[in-house]
Amino acid sequence: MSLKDDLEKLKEEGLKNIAESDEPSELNDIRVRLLGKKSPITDALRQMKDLPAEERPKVGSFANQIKEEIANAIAEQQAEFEKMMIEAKLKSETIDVTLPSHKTKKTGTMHVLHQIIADIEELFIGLGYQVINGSEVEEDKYNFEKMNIPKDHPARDMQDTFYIDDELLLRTHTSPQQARTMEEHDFSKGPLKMISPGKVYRRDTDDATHSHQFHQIEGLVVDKNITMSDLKGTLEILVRHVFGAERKIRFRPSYFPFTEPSVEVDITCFACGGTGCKICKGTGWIEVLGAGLVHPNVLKNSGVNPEVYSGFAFGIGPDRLAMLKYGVEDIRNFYLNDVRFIEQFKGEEA
Ligand code: FA5
Repeated sequence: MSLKDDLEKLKEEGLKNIAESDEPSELNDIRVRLLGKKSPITDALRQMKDLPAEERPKVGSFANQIKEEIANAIAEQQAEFEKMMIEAKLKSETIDVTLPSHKTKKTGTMHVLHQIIADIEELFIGLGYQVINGSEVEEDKYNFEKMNIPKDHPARDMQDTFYIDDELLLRTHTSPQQARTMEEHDFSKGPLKMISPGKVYRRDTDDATHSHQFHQIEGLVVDKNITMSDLKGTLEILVRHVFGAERKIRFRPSYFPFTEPSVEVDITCFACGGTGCKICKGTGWIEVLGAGLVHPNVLKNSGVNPEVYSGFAFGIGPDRLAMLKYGVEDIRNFYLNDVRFIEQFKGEEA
């Protein structure tokens, strides 16, 4: 075999070894073996001196060409290894931004009472009502007098409160918003339809069903020809929304100084469906709110002519609604801020 054939064979074997190498260290060994000082190519070049003079340049350039081809193949393979390494690294360090995060902090939830209030607000907004927030510090005039409860009226005993001075107090109900919104409303532009949720206060002794601080949602509609059937239809929608479509309601005569006639509204018990159980104390009915037609004196006190206009009003206690709906046995649980209690209502938001 000639030197040229030897070199050709070396090249073929070398290129095959390079292509088959699995890792950079193996490739480096091949490089040293094929291109280093003791490589067969270097050896072959040394043997050139024994060739005839005219052969030498040809074989020399052929040997250099082979050296170059092998060096290029090594460089390409080296680049391939580097590319593979970068790809593997990127793959192992990939961050999937769509994965849920590790929860390090506890997230809060809307308080169950505010969930109930928000739900009722949404219902009434859908029925075309405005939502009006009143002030918890109220004037005696609005809390009592304009509500047809003059000073020294016995009905004041039912709603004793915390006084700031003789004329300023913490409101005992959301009803003062009736007078305030009637005074503001421009009846030439249409009927008044509003609900007013908020916190109220009474000098009640705290027990399982009474708190000195609780919530109410006032409802008021004033227009021409408003009757008890408007009130009944509206409350039916409300009760069925909160307690389920199969609930029935009944009106019982009652007394409030600011409505005439006045009613207490009962619903058929959601636990037994009306047959009688522990929750409804065997009656099949549960009391949920007070309501009535706005007393002519209240209309007058707020600058509305009772000869032309009439209205209905209702007052709901969302604390009691929440107790009934979720079987909460003690109203004070709503105000203790015990996270174990509050967390039970997580995810109830609409
Ligand atoms: C009133 O406060 C009337 N203003 C409601 C009203 C408005 C009637 C408009 C007619 C027309 P009453 O005192 O019954 O009524 O209270 C209404 C609701 O508030 C009760 O049904 C009850 O759910 C809730 N409530 C009353 N006192 C407390 C209390 N101490 N703790 C928790 N909830 C209470």
